[in-house]
Order: sequence, then structure tokens, then C-alpha cells
Amino acid sequence: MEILISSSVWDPKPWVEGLSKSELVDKIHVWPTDNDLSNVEALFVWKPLDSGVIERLPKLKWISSLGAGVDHLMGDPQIPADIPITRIVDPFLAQDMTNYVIMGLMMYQRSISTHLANQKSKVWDRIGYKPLKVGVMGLGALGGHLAERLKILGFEVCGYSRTLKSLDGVACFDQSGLDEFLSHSEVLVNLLPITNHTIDILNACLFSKLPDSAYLINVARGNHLVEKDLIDALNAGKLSGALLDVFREEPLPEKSPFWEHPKVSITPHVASVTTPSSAIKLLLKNLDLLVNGKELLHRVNIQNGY
Ligand code: NDP
Ligand code: OXD
Repeated sequence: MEILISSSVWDPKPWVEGLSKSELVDKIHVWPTDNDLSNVEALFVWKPLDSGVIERLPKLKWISSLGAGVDHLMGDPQIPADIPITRIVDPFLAQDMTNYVIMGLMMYQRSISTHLANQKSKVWDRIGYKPLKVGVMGLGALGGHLAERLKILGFEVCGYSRTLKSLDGVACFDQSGLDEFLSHSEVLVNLLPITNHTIDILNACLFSKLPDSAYLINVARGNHLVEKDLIDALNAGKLSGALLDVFREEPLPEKSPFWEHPKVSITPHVASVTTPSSAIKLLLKNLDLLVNGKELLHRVNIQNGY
């Protein structure tokens, strides 16, 4: 089978090297290219497709995102409705995300940035800490993994999802229970996909339903967050701080107030990055299923948008 890789953000080299070891793969093209693409049947994409790509692929049978998110593909008018779209669900991705959030939670709970600043000025201040109730928005491949691990680490955990979940030791809520979920979330971790229903969900109204001095960790997408509402909530003391890994505009523009806000910590969209060697196993499994006319793994529900 012939494959086209379109990755404007990541180096395509490890993907090409890993995929080309499979007997199922005859040829790999990397976008942009003048090659004849008329025999390409699978398209692997990270970040929006250039316009005019799909019209060069008359035999296209399958598109896979090279990440967990598919927001870069949803609503792209050049993608025919009947082409299946899949995404990466991978144990490394889930483990890395869980580790990142635990790091953020621990830094917050133990006031680590204050201790580091105190060290510089030789200040000995035994700041106290307390148990935390953590609310995880989105209980899918990443949020579900996180919620279960946080429980094991001794946090009190509640979770929120579109359809009601049942996770050991985690208080689960669906959309009818959003307000109650928020009222328990002293730390709110966002791991929702971005869809028409979740865009701008982290806004002033939602913040007002959190306990006073709550902390926000946004590791999903920048478009979930109304940035001005966060700044207002931080300045008013409603929220005590935020750890942000994703932004409406990436790279974060120099003029963004987040760079210098004393209550905001930022990282450059690195909470969990797809590991090619691991994700390639899933791509090749799906390639095999495609060749054998079987249902693909981790297919996106276009109606739901994730
Ligand atoms: P999944 O699709 O597996 O899980 C999504 C979860 O969100 C599900 O529990 C789903 O509910 C829930 N959900 C969706 N819409 C709503 C809604 N309107 N109201 C309430 N709950 C809703 O996604 P993943 O866990 O794999 O990934 C989540 C997101 O994390 C990705 O979309 C991506 O944007 C982001 N991400 C960020 C990374 C980073 O480095 N910062 C790395 C990887 C991913 P239900 O279970 O009922 O379907
Ligand atoms: C993803 C991401 O969606 O890296 O995989 O953000």
C-alpha cells in the first residue's frame, strides 16, 4: 500500500523509517511533494492539511491523525464524509499525560515554585499543604487513565464525561452533574476534546462554580479556555493559579499576558507527545485491518466530533 504523511509540525523521518519496515507498505510519500499520489490509500496527518491534498488522492481509503486529537481534521471540507478517520490511542501517550499532570499537581500542592524562590533568597519557610480534591474533565483514553492513577496515589478524584462512566473509586458525573462535579474540583484538569460543545468551556461562569482558590490545569486545547476570563479569575483571587500547556495561538505570542503572570505556569504543548515507535504499531495494525476489510481501531465519531 502507498501512504502519504503530512506533518507540518513534527519531523516525518521516524515515521517514514518505522513504517517502511512493514511488508504492507510499498511506498511512503511526504507532503509537500510533486510525486504521483494517485495510488495512495492511507493518509497520516499532524496538523491541518494544505488545501488541495485530498484531490490528489483518488484511491484514498483511510486517514489517521498522528496524535490523540483530531480537531485539525474535523470540519475540513476537502475530506469526504465516507473516509474513516482514526486517531492515536497509545499507552505511552496516556502514561506521559498522567505523569505531567501529577507533576503539576505536586508542584502546586507542595508550593514548589515558592520553595525554589525561597532557596534563592535563603528563606526557610515551612509552608503547609493539604489533601486535594481533583476533578478530571474528560474520562477517555487520557482522562480515564489519569483519574484511576490519581485515585491510587491517594487523591480524592471526581470525573466528568458526556456519557456516565464507572471508574473504581472515582466519583463520576455526566453532563447533568456538571455543577456538582465542579463544586468538588479544588484542582480542575481539562482533558476534553475540542468540539462545538466544548469550545470556550473554561469560562467565567464555569470558574464561578469551582471552590474558592481552585487551581486549573489545561492540557487539552487552547480553544477550551477563554483567556481573559482566566486572567480576571486569577486577578480576583477566585482561582489561585493555572498550569497551561496549550494555547489558542501556538507558539504563544510574545504579547500574551500569560508569559509574565505571577500565578500562571506555562509549558509549550509538551504534556504528552506521540512516541512514533509506539504509535506506528497501531498504524500498522490498522493498515492490516484495512487490507483485510475489517473495522479500524479508534475510529473517530464524526457526528460527535471526537
Ligand atoms: P477521548 O476521545 O478518549 O476522550 C474524550 C473524553 O471527553 C471522553 O470521556 C468524552 O466522553 C468526553 N467528552 C467529549 N465531549 C464532551 C462533552 N461535550 N461533555 C462532557 N464530556 C465530553 O480523548 P483522549 O483522552 O484521547 O484525549 C483528550 C484530548 O487531549 C485530545 O482531544 C487532545 O486535544 C488533548 N491532548 C493533548 C495533549 C498535550 O500534549 N497537551 C496530548 C494528547 C492529547 P465519553 O466518554 O462519554 O465519550
Ligand atoms: C495530541 C497532542 O492531540 O499532542 O496528540 O496534542
